[in-house]
Amino acid sequence: MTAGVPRDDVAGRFGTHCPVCGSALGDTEPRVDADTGRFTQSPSFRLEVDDSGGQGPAGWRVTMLAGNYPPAESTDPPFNPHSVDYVYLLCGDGHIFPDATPAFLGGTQRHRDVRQRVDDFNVVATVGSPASGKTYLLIRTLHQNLDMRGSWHAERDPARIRARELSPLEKLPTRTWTDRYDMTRKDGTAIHPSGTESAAYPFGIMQRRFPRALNAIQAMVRKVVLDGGRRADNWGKGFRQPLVLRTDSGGFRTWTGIADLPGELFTEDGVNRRELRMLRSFDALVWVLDPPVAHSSRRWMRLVADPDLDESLQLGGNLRPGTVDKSSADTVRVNREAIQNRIGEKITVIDGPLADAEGRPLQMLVTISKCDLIRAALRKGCGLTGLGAAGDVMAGAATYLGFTLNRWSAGRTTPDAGAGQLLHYLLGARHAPEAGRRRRVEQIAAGLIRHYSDDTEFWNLVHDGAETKVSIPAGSIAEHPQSLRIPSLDEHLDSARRPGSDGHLLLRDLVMSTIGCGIAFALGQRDALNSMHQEAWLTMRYFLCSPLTTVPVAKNDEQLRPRDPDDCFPPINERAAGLTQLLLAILERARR
Ligand SMILES: Nc1nc2c(ncn2[C@@H]2O[C@H](COP(=O)(O)OP(=O)(O)OP(=O)(O)O)[C@@H](O)[C@H]2O)c(=O)[nH]1
Ligand SMILES: [Mg+2]
Ligand SMILES: [Zn+2]
Repeated sequence: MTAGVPRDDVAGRFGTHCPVCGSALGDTEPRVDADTGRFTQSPSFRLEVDDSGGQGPAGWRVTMLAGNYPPAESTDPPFNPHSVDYVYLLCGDGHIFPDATPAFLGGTQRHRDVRQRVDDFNVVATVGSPASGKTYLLIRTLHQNLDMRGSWHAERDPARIRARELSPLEKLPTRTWTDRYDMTRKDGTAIHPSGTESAAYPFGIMQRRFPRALNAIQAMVRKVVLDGGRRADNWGKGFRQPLVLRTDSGGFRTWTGIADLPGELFTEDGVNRRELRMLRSFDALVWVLDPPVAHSSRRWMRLVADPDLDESLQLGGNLRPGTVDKSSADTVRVNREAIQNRIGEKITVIDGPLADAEGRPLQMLVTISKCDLIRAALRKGCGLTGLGAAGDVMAGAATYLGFTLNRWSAGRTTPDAGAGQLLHYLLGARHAPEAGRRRRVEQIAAGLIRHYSDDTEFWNLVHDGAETKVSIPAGSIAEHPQSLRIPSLDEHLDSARRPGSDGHLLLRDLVMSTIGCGIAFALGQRDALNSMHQEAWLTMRYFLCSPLTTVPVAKNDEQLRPRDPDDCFPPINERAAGLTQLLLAILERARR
């Protein structure tokens, strides 16, 4: 074995199965086929990299973690087992995990144990129709900083959630998207559809970084696995390598992987069914809803349009440059809306792609993307209720409050002080009639909708994240006037990044979800969301996001620019309330 990396119990550190695709992980031997003596599945591999400080090409060695086969190693440059910088564990289908990172330690630290471990896996995927903004959303969300800004007065909490450094190969998929985002900022070049990105699969990553090691792995698979030729050709192409975030929370290490799935997976003849099936075992789904394709948005999108600018370019800015012109706009929207609706319908179907009959607990993080458009509509005096058919927004907001009230009454969520106060008010006296409770739910829903119909206040919720007071008058004898103090994003962060905060309901989230559910109803998802709310195994939450923060228009078939010439697209890590709240929700399992 390599110096500094003693042979050990890999299964104890990582488990025996890949959390992403279910293939073998670590040194558990796959089953052997009695007739041929070959493995029925591809075993896991270890990849050791001698990076020589990142100068010049790296030396490598791959070892199959089953059977007794000699490892393969690079000859040019020759592999040096005494200067290994990174050790990776690859699952049977190539997903990359950090086994050891000697490169992160030097000097007097050199002899410390560099083996990594994962106490828990947290697997997340984004779903949504093509060009709904999943990639922009994800890349901006992953770059939100979980530290507080004006934090000199905040309690230092060494056990708070913190990100761990990733090793180079783990970082690669995120790097690819980060570079693309920076291109959008530099010259407007829009990010391509995720389905066209070959580097998104382990195969593509290995081909780019270690093509010879990839060949060596394929050669071994060909030799030792049943149906080896086909298995070798398909190795690393089954399920995308997720974008990874590794965190510590009070010594508890979580590996969070987010699969950025392309919208085309959800078309009728979804290209990669196997990838879709795996979604069932995931912990959270980010379902991205795209406002401009919803049927109901036609009217208010016309309000938002700038009469002095070419219509096709405006559509292209919001729907992806080069994919729509004036004549095809209807077709594109109708097709994408159909996919959006199909996803909604499929989520609760038993034995569908997302729900198995068991009903494993799943967090549904419904995210309204492109909220800059909604802000623009509010500026034109549209009001939140104007986003959908009559009654939609109100029904959605009340639905969210009602279901949250039920969850809380059943003891299934712990609210913070502000949320607790609101829920107590909604519940009323112990023997309060059901009708009075409904009145109060409607009072609060209507009050919040009215407050957030103001474009500045809406943007404060979505983006700026400052503290706000919401005053809600009483309309009947069952009601009392209410004054809510919605905490700032900093205050929200302070509560949410403490260990043990998972499962807590914070007022800022409750308010964003209430408004978000209202808008999601307006975007045509009323039926789908109503049935999701009925499912006890789904935890529903809603987020309002605008990764680009300003309305874009297309310059041509490939490039975007902010419609307002005084604006620019934000730096990748610019803080936004909705994105940070989404990140905290994605990391729910890690915040224990
Ligand atoms: N108004 C507005 N438009 C956005 C925003 N983010 C993305 N868009 C538009 O949506 C298009 C698609 O964004 P992507 O993130 O690539 O979409 P996707 O969902 O990853 O698409 P696929 O990978 O094809 O499934 C962009 O080219 C922009 O035109 C935003 O914050 N506001
Ligand atoms: Mg994408
Ligand atoms: Zn895997």
